[in-house]
Amino acid sequence: LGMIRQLRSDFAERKLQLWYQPQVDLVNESIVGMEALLRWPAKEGGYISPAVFVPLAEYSGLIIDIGAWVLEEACNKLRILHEKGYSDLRVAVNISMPQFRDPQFIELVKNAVISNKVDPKSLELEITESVVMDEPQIVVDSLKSLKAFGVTIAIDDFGTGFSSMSYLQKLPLDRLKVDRSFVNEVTAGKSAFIAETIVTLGNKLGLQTIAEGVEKREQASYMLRLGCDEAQGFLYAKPMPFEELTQFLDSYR
Ligand code: G
Ligand code: G
Ligand code: NA
Ligand code: MN
Repeated sequence: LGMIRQLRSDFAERKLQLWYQPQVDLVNESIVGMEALLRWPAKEGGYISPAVFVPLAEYSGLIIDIGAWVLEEACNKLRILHEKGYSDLRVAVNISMPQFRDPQFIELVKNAVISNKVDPKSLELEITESVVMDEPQIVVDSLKSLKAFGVTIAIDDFGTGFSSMSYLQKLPLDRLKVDRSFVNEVTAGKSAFIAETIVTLGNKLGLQTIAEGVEKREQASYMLRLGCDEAQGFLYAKPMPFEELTQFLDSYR
């Protein structure tokens, strides 16, 4: 409970940060976008992992307000990048289940896009398979409505959730993110077959695919050979604050 209280007051004092990890086209390694990732500075220095505090934010309901801020902040920074001339970049934002239950959610996404004057297709919503399984109808309806508005939709950590795969038919998806556990060992053993199957499935369904957690050049070339479109990982760049991202983009090739 102490941690939730601390999170609430730090969020109210605008201490949460949004960092960005670049995503590249596997064919020419040009930067196509970035994933927005929350960072919570710890009093002792360093950061508390979102893997720790996002579940607390979900449990406490704080994720509604934090998630709204993330959407607004990501679109605002995307607008700044577009004005700097990076006009084709997109930004991906992670969405939690409780956000779909918020009656304001659809309006809030639209407002973030409209008020920051970004093209809806340059905003991508990332959802996990667990979100899809939890409460399908509200998610299906919300995503259909947001897809009609023009935003794009990605399934995060694909292959790790409890999945019936029937949602691949029901949801208006644009992209599968191949979980980094498969990408990490893609040059050896079963992971390679799983990664290949996910990429093939994506291709056959007309979806884009992106490899997560690419750390080694061999992983990138293997995923490219499988027909994967894009990649994200430490090989290219770690998540970084916005100021660093602009410098990174300016110096990238
Ligand atoms: O950045 P890192 O890899 O430590 O993130 C760990 C987890 O936290 C990831 O699974 C990511 O999806 C989640 N996460 C990071 N930022 C956000 C966010 O803004 N909203 C939600 N719902 N989850 C996030
Ligand atoms: O769960 P999700 O896929 O949203 O989480 C993204 C997380 O993966 C981020 O917290 C980021 O720090 C982490 N990440 C990104 N690239 C790499 C990588 O190349 N290797 C590892 N181990 N983690 C990564
Ligand atoms: Na994600
Ligand atoms: Mn992921």
